[in-house]
Amino acid sequence: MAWAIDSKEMHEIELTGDVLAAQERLAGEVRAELARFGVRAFNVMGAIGSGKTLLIERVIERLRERIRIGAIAGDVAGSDDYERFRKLGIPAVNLNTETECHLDAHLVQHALEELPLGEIDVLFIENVGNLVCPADFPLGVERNIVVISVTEGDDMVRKHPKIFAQTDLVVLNKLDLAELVEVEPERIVADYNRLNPNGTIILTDAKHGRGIGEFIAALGLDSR
Ligand SMILES: Nc1nc2c(ncn2[C@@H]2O[C@H](COP(=O)(O)OP(=O)(O)OP(=O)(O)O)[C@@H](O)[C@H]2O)c(=O)[nH]1
Ligand SMILES: [Mg+2]
Ligand SMILES: [Zn+2]
Ligand SMILES: [Zn+2]
Repeated sequence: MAWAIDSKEMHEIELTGDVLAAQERLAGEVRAELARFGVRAFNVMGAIGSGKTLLIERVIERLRERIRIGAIAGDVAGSDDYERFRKLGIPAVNLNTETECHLDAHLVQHALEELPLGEIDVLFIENVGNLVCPADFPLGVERNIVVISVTEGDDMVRKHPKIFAQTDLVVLNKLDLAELVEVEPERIVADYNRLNPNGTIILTDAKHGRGIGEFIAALGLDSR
């Protein structure tokens, strides 16, 4: 079964036994590799165009003087997000999934080979924009995050219960557009709190830099 394709080469990996168990094993290998270098990694999932890259860019802008940040840009094709990260002067890797709509731990292993892990404290892994299958692929990170925005409508949590139920940090972005699109952020917050009472949902307007401090604090990164 071909399930892992990276940008440089196509290769097939034989998965024996339970596929999920195999994914967990690979995620464990990623976790161990990150631990070896003391890298704290975050898997940023979320809807297409919800503001994942801009949110990460805002965090980088605030923290790069004090924290060495790296990024993996996961996209089906192209290098747009990768180039945005590189513009901020941080080490980054472009990870094109081509036929897949999610990252998996094996792809992340290849990306890690390209990064100077000894020079990175915090690694943002931007997943492919999608609220469905990224939820099924553990990456071996410290924390999973889901980013949605008001412009996708007020029903995102109700339509994608799995990913929100299993993710305890959610960002609701584009607060500046809420009135324009006639979406009440409170409804989305209420849906999430009902589904995941122990989770945290943070409201941001990444465009104008609002809520970024709260997001940084929720990640457990210094936000002075
Ligand atoms: N008004 C407004 N626009 C935003 C905000 N956050 C992001 N955008 C804009 O929304 C568009 C998509 O933002 P990105 O950061 O590229 O979104 P993304 O989730 O990384 O998109 P993909 O990687 O393609 O899934 C860009 O034009 C951003 O400038 C926000 O809080 N308010
Ligand atoms: Mg992006
Ligand atoms: Zn997928
Ligand atoms: Zn490989």
